[in-house]
Amino acid sequence: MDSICYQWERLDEAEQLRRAQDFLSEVDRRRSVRHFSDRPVPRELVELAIRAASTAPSGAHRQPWTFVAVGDKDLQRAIREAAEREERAFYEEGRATEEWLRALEPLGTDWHKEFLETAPWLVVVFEVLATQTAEGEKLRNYYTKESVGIACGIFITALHHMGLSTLTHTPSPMGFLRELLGRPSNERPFILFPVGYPVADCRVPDLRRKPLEEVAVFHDPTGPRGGA
Ligand code: IYR
Repeated sequence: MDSICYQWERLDEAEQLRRAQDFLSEVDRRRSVRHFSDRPVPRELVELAIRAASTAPSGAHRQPWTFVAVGDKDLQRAIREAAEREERAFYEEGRATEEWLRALEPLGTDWHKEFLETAPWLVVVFEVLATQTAEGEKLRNYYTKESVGIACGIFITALHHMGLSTLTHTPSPMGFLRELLGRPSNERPFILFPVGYPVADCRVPDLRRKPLEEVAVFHDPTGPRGGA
């Protein structure tokens, strides 16, 4: 492959710090939303969020993801019905362990997934396990979960940046999404994202983010607790 000179942006340290702090405060305001209004979202915004997500690094640059955006109400209803069947089995028919249900209790989730119909868009991200070349050859992809996970992270950050809300919804099992959306057998549903605006007076759980000390360890004499 040919190479090109990387035009990275040179910033002075004060500007780096300012941007780092601004970015942190922006992403720290993001919350998962479970109650969506039906206010429409232009397709162009969804396209831009997908293009941003699709800049993610990926194993062997195979870009092993397909984003399926659904704004069709009949299809949304079908997805809701199928998801709620799985979720009812999870919450009420013994599929989830008692321990798992206890872990979810503070979030107040249950099998009702009204947002699947009210949100103006559902974006279902598929992990592409193998790619078919133009010549019909099958190439396996690498680190697909890592790659698609990173793409999903950029996707939710892009949505938040443009003033939209989402939720990482993972009905389990998700096989029904492949059938309803007509995806091939080399693709596996990964995460379903309702995309839109929160309802007026939307409430979210009063959760706390772990402080830096609980999520990071520095082996660095100049680090935050350097020399201590
Ligand atoms: N898929 C279920 C259960 C669920 C699981 C986890 I882990 C969560 O953080 C939240 C929900 C649901 O979507 O309700």
